Amino acid sequence: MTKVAIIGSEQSGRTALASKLGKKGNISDVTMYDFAKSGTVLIVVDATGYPKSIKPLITALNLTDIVLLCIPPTGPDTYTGECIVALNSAGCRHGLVVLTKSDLAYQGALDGLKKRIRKIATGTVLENWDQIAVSTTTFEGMEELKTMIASTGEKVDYELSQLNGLPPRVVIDQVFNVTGIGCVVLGVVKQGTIHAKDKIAMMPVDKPVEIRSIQMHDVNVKSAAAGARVGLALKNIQSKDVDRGYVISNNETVTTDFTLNCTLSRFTKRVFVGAILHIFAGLQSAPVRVEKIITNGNVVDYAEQGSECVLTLSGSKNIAYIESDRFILTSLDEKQRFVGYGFCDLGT
Ligand SMILES: Nc1nc2c(ncn2[C@@H]2O[C@H](COP(=O)(O)OP(=O)(O)OP(=O)(O)O)[C@@H](O)[C@H]2O)c(=O)[nH]1
Ligand SMILES: [Mg+2]
Repeated sequence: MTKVAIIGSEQSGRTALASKLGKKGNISDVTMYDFAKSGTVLIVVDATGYPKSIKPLITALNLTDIVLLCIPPTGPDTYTGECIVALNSAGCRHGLVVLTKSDLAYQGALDGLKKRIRKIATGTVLENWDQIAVSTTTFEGMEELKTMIASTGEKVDYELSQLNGLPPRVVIDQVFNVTGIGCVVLGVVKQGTIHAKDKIAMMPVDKPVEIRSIQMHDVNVKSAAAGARVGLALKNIQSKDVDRGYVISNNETVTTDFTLNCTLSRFTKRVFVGAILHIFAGLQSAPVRVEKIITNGNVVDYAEQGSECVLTLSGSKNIAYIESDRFILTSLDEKQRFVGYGFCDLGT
């Protein structure tokens, strides 16, 4: 199962590309497309609601393992820049730069664009991503793109297989009530392996649940490993008690306040004590206030862009997380909304 996010600026050809890679399925502020043939399953998430909101972008990145960053012949713009900062903040390692609508550009212009993007990507997670020109009208590059996705998928599958032995965690992105079955959730197994009849907890609300049954791509299965997109029928909980972003897991830490070891983006503004940020942990998000900043062991009033600092943040919404979770820091009032990322030191 290969899961791909399609991101980029407005009118960058994202939806056209998604629709050529799979069949349209579920729609919320992201749109899912899927494709299944002889054992291979491709799931494509179009971050439809971006750039209006950054939530769909973060959702798409969390539900997938490979990113396609779409850049049209008009070249990178402010939102392309924001997407790159987002990819850095989210630590997305696998992806491709897709030069869309290639039928509208001359070869010379495409070569120039490729060089420009290489320059912009220097020092970011995109630095070593391949670039490929595609057109959804002439189909130029489409087969090559699929081959590149498949070979990246193999690397990802190997990495995910290393996570199968960890304690199970499923991040939920959709919840509904099915008559006669009850609460059904859709999500992704982020680590570990889940089995039908597993007794586990719904976090951060800390309610015991039982996995009644597991479906993968509409087929009932007994278990699902890291990386699987699953549908789960749950016992002991009602759909109204589950929200997007909830995590099915034992061993979560749940708090409203956080102390994070942070790395701020070079492309953000200074962060001051008293500022209101929006943090994301997986698909959960919450507004928080910056209470204290420490840089190089000193308590300071603000942290510079590009710096490392320890931020003490206070909020009012419970968030479930584990030590390896990366918190994404954003500031919704700024033009470039991604501030940086941080990890919680749980002292273990
Ligand atoms: N010539 C040509 N036009 C394309 C191609 N791909 C997309 N387009 C056109 O470009 C426009 C934008 O394409 P979309 O796929 O809707 O782009 P998007 O990024 O999803 O756009 P928004 O979601 O509206 O921001 C549409 O008019 C498409 O028909 C292509 O490969 N070649
Ligand atoms: Mg679109």
